[in-house]
Amino acid sequence: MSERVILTYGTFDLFHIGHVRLLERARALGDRLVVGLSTDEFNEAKGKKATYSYQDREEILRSVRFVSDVFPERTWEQKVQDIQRIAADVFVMGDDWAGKFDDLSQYCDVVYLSRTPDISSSIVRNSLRIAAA
Ligand code: C2G
Repeated sequence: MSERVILTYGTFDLFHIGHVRLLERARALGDRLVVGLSTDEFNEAKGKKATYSYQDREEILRSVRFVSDVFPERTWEQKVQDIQRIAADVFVMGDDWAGKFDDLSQYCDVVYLSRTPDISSSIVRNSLRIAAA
């Protein structure tokens, strides 16, 4: 019985409970969870500027027990190649992306998980600013 491989993507900046709960639930769908981590350059394309560098965000993700591997996400278009390269069985994203990746269902299962309310990297960033003020 081959391992069921789960694939997800994200910036995972200022790592918080919403990320933990997404990764935990994604991992529970199979045997291995692999994360495509947005590079700093790709974040610019996404209109995001992460507080933590790619290197730090990768090290943090690799420390998470639910995560088996991390690779760079550099473009919007690489997902099909990634699914085929790692033989992903399931593609998972939070439901703020619901419907956006349904085209991938020709390659693997596509699952959208509910977002954790009242937390985001921007909330964390802003609360740090207020605390520092
Ligand atoms: N997330 C969540 N609950 C939150 C915040 C985030 O479940 N309160 C989920 C998001 O839905 C996403 C994952 O955690 O599935 C990572 O969130 P981000 O780093 O914000 O990911 P994003 O910038 O949306 O990148 O190609 C896809 C993109 O790289 C997705």
